[in-house]
Amino acid sequence: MLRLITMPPSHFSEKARWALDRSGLAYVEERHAPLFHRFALKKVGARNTVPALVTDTGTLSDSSEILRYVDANSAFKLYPEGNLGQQVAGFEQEVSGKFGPAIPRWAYFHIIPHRSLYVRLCCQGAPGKERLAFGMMAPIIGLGMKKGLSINREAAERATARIQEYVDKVSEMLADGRRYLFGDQLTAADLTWSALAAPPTGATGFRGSSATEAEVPAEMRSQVEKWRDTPAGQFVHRIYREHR
Ligand SMILES: N[C@@H](CCC(=O)N[C@@H](CS)C(=O)NCC(=O)O)C(=O)O
Repeated sequence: MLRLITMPPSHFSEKARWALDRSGLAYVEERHAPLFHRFALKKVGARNTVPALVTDTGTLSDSSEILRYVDANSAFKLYPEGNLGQQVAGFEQEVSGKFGPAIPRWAYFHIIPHRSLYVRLCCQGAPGKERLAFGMMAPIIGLGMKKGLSINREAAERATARIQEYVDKVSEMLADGRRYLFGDQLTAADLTWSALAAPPTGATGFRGSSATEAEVPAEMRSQVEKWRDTPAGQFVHRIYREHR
């Protein structure tokens, strides 16, 4: 049985989970609270970030590798042949490398000061012992995360600008009325954009931990509403409705 190691709020974990859910491959998800994810990853020989997928033939430590695994081992095909496939993979790498890391910098800046929300989002679905320990150590872990991810007002503003840049870029791609980012069916590009952009566009089908609209701090909520109402945001909501 495949084992998917994740963290509750992680959008990269959602990307892998979405592909596995659609593939029909049998797997179990093991969610770990931040900090504790490091021990779980170490145990299975993965690198430092979630998601990781433990397979019969080894551990995959990157969401793109997990999508390739799904493509190769199931009927759920995410990478077209030839030039289109190269464009899809290029877009996936760009969005994962440049847009993906902006999301936690933006989100944690707004969420960490709201302790009970922060604890719930980090711990939903994690083992009881981790939830207990995280709850007790939340202020220290929060400081560690702020330091580790360089979370401060300035970095959050840079992350916000980066999110805006990609929302604009994807909206421009969609301006010609296309239904998918590349070609005429769902690919790794659509799935990657939609999973990674789910938190800042408020996609309700996101299967990681998420907050209700009322719980989201005001400044963050108005940003989410603005991004949700763009063509790129509406695209995320449609792809979730039709393909998640
Ligand atoms: N390139 C990696 C990036 C994964 C990533 O950044 N994961 C974040 C969670 S969304 C993480 O594990 N952060 C915790 C850490 O760095 O310790 C992938 O695509 O899987």
